[in-house]
Amino acid sequence: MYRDTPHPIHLEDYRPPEFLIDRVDLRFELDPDRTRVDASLQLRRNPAATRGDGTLRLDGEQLELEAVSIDGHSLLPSEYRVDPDSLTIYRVPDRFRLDTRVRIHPNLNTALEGLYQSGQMLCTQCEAEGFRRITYFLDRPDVMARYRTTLIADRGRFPVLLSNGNRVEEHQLDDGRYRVVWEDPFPKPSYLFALIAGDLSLLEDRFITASGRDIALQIYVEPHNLDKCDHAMLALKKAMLWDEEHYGREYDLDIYMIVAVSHFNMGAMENKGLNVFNDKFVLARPDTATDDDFLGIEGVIAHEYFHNWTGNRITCRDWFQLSLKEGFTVYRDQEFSADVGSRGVKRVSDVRLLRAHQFPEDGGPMAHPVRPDSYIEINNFYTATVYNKGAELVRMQATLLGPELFRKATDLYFMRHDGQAVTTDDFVLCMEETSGRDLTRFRRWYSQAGTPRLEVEGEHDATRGTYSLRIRQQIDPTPGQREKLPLHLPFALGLLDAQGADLPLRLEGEPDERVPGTRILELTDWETRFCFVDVPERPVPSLLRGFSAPVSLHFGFSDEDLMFLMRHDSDGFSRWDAAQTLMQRVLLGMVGDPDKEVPTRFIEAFRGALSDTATDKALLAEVLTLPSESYLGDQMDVVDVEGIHRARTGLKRHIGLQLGDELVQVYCENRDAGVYRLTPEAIGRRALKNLALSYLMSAQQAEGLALCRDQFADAENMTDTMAALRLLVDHGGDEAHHALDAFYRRWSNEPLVVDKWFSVQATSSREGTLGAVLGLMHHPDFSLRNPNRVRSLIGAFCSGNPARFHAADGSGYRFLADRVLELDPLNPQIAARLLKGLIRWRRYDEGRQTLMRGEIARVLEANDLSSDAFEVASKALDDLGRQARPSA
Ligand code: 0A1
Ligand code: ZN
Repeated sequence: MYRDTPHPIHLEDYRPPEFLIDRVDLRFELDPDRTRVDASLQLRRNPAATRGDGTLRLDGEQLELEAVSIDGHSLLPSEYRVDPDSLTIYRVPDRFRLDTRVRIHPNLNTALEGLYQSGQMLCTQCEAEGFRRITYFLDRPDVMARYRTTLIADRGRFPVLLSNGNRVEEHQLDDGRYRVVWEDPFPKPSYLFALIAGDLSLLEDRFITASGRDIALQIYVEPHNLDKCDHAMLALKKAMLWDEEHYGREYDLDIYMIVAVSHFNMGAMENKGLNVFNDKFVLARPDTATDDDFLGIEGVIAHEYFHNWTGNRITCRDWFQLSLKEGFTVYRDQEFSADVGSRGVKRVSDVRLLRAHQFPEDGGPMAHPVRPDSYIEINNFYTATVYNKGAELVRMQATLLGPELFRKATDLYFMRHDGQAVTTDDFVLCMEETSGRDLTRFRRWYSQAGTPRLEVEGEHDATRGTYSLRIRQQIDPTPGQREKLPLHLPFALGLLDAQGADLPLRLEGEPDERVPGTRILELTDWETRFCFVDVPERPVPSLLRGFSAPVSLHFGFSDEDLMFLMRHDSDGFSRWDAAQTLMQRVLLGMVGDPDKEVPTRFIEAFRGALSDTATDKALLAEVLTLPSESYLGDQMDVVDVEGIHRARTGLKRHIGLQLGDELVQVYCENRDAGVYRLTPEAIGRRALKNLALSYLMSAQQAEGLALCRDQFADAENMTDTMAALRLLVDHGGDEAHHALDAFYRRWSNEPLVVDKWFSVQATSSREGTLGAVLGLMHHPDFSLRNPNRVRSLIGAFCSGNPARFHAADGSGYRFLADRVLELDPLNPQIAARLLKGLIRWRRYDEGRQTLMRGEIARVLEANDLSSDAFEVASKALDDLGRQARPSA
C-alpha cells in the first residue's frame, strides 16, 4: 500500500512563483557512479507575486547535498532544511546568489529521469520534473533562465560532451580530464535542459535559413549506427524549410543537435538546441526499418524541431497547459507529414490513432480534459487526449478561421508571447482577436472531457426540393464532470447526387452561388437544423468530411449508401470511413450470430475496390483493412473477446477464399523489383501488396503460403520481411520456427530489429502466445531496464494482442500485474503506462471484470508503490470513475 496517499495538484491553485531565476551556472564532474553537480543560481523576488515570509523552497529529489551557500556564505544547519523532495532555506534576501553542491548516481538511475546512463553514454531527461533530480531548483516551466553549463569528464571515455546552446570553450585539465563549456543565450525552463557525454560519431550537414543564416546540423549516434542516419537528416532539413514556408518560423541558434540513445521512456525530447531521441526515431536503413518506421522518424524529427517555437520559445505556464505545446506541435507535425507524403492516408492514420487510443481514454476512468484540472503525477498525463485530441482542437480552430486568418493568428501568437510561459487560453485569445469571432463555446473543448456523440437525421422533401439535417450533440458524464455543455464545432459535409458527384450546397435564404463541394457548417448548440435547397433527388450525405471534429457520428446509412460513399466520395477520409462502417456492421453481425453468412454484395464491393485503379494505393490499402479487434470491442456494450476474434478471423478467411484470384493479381502487380524507394507511391504499392498477402494467408491455401515463404526469403527491405514474418508466425509450426530463427540469426546485432523479433512473437494470434512470451522473458536479450524492449515484448502482448491478453482465465491480466510490480521500483513511468491496460475493466463481462479488478487491487497493495502507478490503480478502482462505452 502506498504509505502517504499522494495528493492531487489542482489548476485552480496555480500561483506565480515567489522567486525568479535569471542565470544558472552548472558545473558537472561526470562519472557514471558519482557525478558532482555544482549549481550557481541568480535569484530575485518576483515583482508579480504576492510577498511571502522570505522562505525559499527548492525542488530536489534523490540528491546528496554537500554544500549550500548564499552570496558566498555557507549556511548553518539551522538556516535550512532538507526533505526527500525539497530544500527549504528559511530566510533569503530579495536578490542573491545561491550555490549548491550535490552528488548523484547516474548508473543507479533506472527511472530514466534526470541524469542517467544509457549503454556507455550519459544523458538527461528533464521533462516534466526530472531537473530536480540533477540539482535543487524551482523546477516549474514558468521559471525561465539563461544557462551556462560546464562539463568535465575523462576524454577517453567521453570524447563528446554536449549541452544546450553554443559551445564556447574547451580546455585540457592537468588530471587527464577535459572541460567543455556550453552557453544557451535563450532563457528556458528547466525541463528543456540537456547534457550528453559519450563516445559518439557524427553525421553533419547544414541548412541555410530564409534570412541566410548558416546552421550546422549534427546527428550523434554510436559509431556502428552512422549508416542509419540519412533519413533523419533529410527529414530535419524538410521540417526546417516547411516551418519557414508555413509559419514563417526560422531556427534561432547556429547549431542544431540530435542524439540517439537506446534507453528512453518516450519518443524524443525537444531540449533547446539538443534534442535527445529514442534511437527508434532516428535510425533507419531500408533493410532494418519498415515504411512505418521511416514515416515515424520523419514525423518525430519534425515534431521535436517544431517544438523550438511551439514549446521552447513559447512555453507552458504550468503542466496543466501541456497541450499548449503538445496539441499545437502534433497538429504541425501532422500537417507537415500530410504535405510531404500522402494527405489522405495521413488523415486516416491520425483518425485511426485517435479512435483507437483517445476515444477509449475519454470514456474510461482516467478521462480528463485536454487541459486537465488536477493530477497526482504529471507523467501520467502525456496522453492521447493532451497530444492527439489537443491537435484536433487546433485543427478545428484552423478550420473555423480558414487558412489566411489562422496564419495571421499564429503570427500574432508568436509575436505576442515570444519568450513567455503562457496558457491555452492565451492561444485561443489570439484566434479570437484575429478573427473577431467569439470562441467562448469553443473554449469548452479544453475544459470538458468526453467524446461528443452526434446524432444526425436527414430528410429529403421531393416536392419542395429540399434536404434538411437535424444534428444533436450529446456528451456523457465523465469522472468528476457530471454536467456537460454543448460545444462549438465545424461540421464539414457534402451531398452526393445519383452519379456520386458533389451537389452545389445552398442553405435556405442564401444567394444562389452554385459551387459544388464541401461546406463547413458550425454547431454551437445541443440541437441544430439546416435546410439545403435545390436538391431535387434524394442525395447521399457525406458527413464529417476529413473528420472535421473529434466526435462520434451516428446516421442511419443503409449498406447501399455506405458502398456508394466508399466508391464515389470525393473526400478520401470519408471513403475510408464508409468502408470501415460497413465492415464493422458485417463483423458485428457475425459476432452476434456465428452462423451468419457474409453478404455477397459486401464481397462484391470488396472485389470492386480491389480492382480500383484510380485511387491512391496506400489509401486503398487502408480502405480494405478490417477494423481491429479492439476497435470492434469498443463498439459493443460488453466486449465479446472470443466472438470478435472468431468473426474477424472468419471474415478474413472468407475474403481470402472468395477473392483468391484477384488478390494474387493485386499481389503480383504491386511487387517491386529493384531499389527500395520511399515515395508515397512505392509505400502504397507495398502496403497493398502485403495486405493482399495477408488475406491470401488467411485462406490457408498452398498458393498464399508459397508466396509468403518466397517473400520472406527474397525480401530486401524490412517492410516486406516483417509482413511475411508476421504471417508465417501466425501460420505456426515449422514455418514459423525456421523464419524466426533465420531472422534472429541475421539481426541479433541490431537491437531495434531484435525488438521487432520480440513483438512479432508477442502479437501472434496463436493459442500458446502467453507461454511463448513468458519464455522470451528469459531470453538473454530481454531486459526490464530497456523501455523499448519492455514495450516490444510486454507492451506488445498486453495492448497488441487482445484475444490472448483477455484470455478468460485471467492469465493475461495476472501476467500484466506481475510485470507492473516488477517494473514499478525500476521505472514507474513505464509501469504506470502498462497498468493502463487494465483500467477499462468495466467494458468486459463479469468474470473478466472480477479478474481485472483483482489484479489492480493486488498492485495497489504493493509496498512503496510509485505515485505514478498509485494514481492509475486508484482511479481505475474508484467507483465514481464510471466507464462509458466509447462510441465510433
Ligand atoms: N515533450 C516530448 C515528450 C516527452 C515527455 C516526457 C518525457 O520524459 C518523461 C520525454 C519526452 C515530446 O512531445 O516529444
Ligand atoms: Zn511534443
